Amino acid sequence: MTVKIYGPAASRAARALWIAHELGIPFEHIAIEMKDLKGSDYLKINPNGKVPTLVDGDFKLFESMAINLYLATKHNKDGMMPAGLQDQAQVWQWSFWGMTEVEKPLLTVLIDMFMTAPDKRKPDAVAEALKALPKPFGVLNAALQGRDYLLGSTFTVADLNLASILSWAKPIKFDFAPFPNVGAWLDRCLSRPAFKAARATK
Ligand SMILES: N[C@@H](CCC(=O)N[C@@H](CS)C(=O)NCC(=O)O)C(=O)O
Repeated sequence: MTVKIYGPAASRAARALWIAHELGIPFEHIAIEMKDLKGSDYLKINPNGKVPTLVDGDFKLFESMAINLYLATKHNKDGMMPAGLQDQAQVWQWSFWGMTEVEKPLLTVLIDMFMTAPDKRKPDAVAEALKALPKPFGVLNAALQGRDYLLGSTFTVADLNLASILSWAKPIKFDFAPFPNVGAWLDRCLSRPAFKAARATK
């Protein structure tokens, strides 16, 4: 059955589009506009009025990371979701870690730089966000020492989920020189054809 992915590519829906391309599953992309997210029809699908949402038959799912973990588990391909429980736990770990330790500061900078009128910008909040990033990036840099991907030599949904968050470091031109393993890993992940295909969507 064809799943439906709601949300424009220039939103967190990009993550779900990326994994759908990686897995090679048939999907329908509904690039609902942000202005329509609070309409009653969409709220029946996602009561938060946010994107992304996945609809798989009668099953509806929100939260981008949950959507990707679900799709990777259901349509596993090329070890996207590793087999062992402890490897899977690491996938959860990096997905939750990305959301809780990295997403907010990166988004604060991105929004201020590209989506905020010059007179509304908050340099103090941006400075604080930029100050918060070296600590988690140091952790990630150490975890990637001597390996191409988070779990070793295979690209998994852990890499996809975390790289989808760190992709926001590109437009803000974050300097990864102090974190060379992170910079190289991010480039490796973002050079994948499936990422580019998701990005090319509207
Ligand atoms: N934690 C949620 C966040 C969802 C979210 O905030 N999506 C944004 C777009 S990237 C949105 O729908 N914003 C509209 C709004 O907040 O009204 C997820 O990862 O799916």
